[in-house]
Amino acid sequence: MKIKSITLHILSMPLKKPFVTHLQTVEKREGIIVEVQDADGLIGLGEGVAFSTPWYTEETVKTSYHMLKDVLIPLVYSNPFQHPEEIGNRFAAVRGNSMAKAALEMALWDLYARQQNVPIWEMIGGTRREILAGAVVGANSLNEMIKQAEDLVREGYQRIKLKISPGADVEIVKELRDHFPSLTLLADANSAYSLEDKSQLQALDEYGLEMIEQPLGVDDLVEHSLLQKELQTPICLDESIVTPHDMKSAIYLNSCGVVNIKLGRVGGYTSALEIYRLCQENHIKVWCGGMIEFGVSRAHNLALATLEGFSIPGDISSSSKYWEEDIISSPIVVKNGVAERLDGPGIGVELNRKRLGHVTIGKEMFNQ
Ligand code: OSB
Ligand code: MG
Repeated sequence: MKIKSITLHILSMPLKKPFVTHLQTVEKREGIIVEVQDADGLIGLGEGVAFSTPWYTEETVKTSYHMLKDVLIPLVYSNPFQHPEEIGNRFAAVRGNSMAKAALEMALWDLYARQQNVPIWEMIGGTRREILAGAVVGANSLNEMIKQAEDLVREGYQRIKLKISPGADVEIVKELRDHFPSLTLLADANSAYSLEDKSQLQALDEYGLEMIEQPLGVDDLVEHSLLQKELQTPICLDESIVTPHDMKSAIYLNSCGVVNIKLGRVGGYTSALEIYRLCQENHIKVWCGGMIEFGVSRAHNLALATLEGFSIPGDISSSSKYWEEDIISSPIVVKNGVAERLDGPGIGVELNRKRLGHVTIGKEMFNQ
């Protein structure tokens, strides 16, 4: 693949309403759009999904920028390559920094697919035309959570994920279950609990949650395995699964029944496809996670979630859930819990340059 230039755009956009978790309230989203261009003028797009501060994982917008500029872009330029998977493997020489790696690697997958004039979903072997999509509720009060869930159900979402933490859990799940007896509900704790809270977590078993996401430590697999033995609700791992090796360990230990795969968290397609394969072989269910991201990353998520095994609705919501106006040519739309596959080459959407310009706070281009 011949790369002529790589451009990093740093963006900042306010959310329509604050997104609340026990760790952080997100009111404004910063992110990085990676634009790679070849000699023919074809463009590939990626998105860095690290937040401004390290509340979800250790990366931030600034560490991602540093990694991209000083380490990863020079690595791409250092030697020729034929396929983006080689870059996925080349980046393994750099410790950690998955979100920075993913931002550039997914842009190269997009460019590669556009060079072949095929959609990414087709290149990775996807089959689903309708992508199963759900939405997330994170707010400060029970009333606000009920209101948000009601709005989302009215919009047609058929699966709702609730953010929970100690003291803001059983009551919330019970109320929501009473309000929506047959709705698919799950809870995401973002690592808010410890093993000593076991009885609090067991108290959730009676509400028929589809799963509980990441109840324990961000880098833990052993305690999740112990907890799963005493919990009826399946555990879904998010933060704990960063590499295919983590996935293998979780399988050996029976730490979970489900995994949410995020391209950013796991370092891009090369790693995500390997984690997916391990899950398929070992009967672990998968779905596509979200990062309150812009349309470029959402379009990549849609491509990934066309794989047959993505049989559970993911955190894939319409652009309009978080943004007044997204940065892509046509917004992501979810109707009745389904997003249509994007059938153009690559990720199937282009940048909306006018909107991008309005929200850009920094830009730098690196030539081969
Ligand atoms: O834990 O899945 C998570 C958002 C930011 C960081 C981590 C998580 C989330 C979400 C929201 O749950 C997903 C979305 O709607 O994009
Ligand atoms: Mg999560």
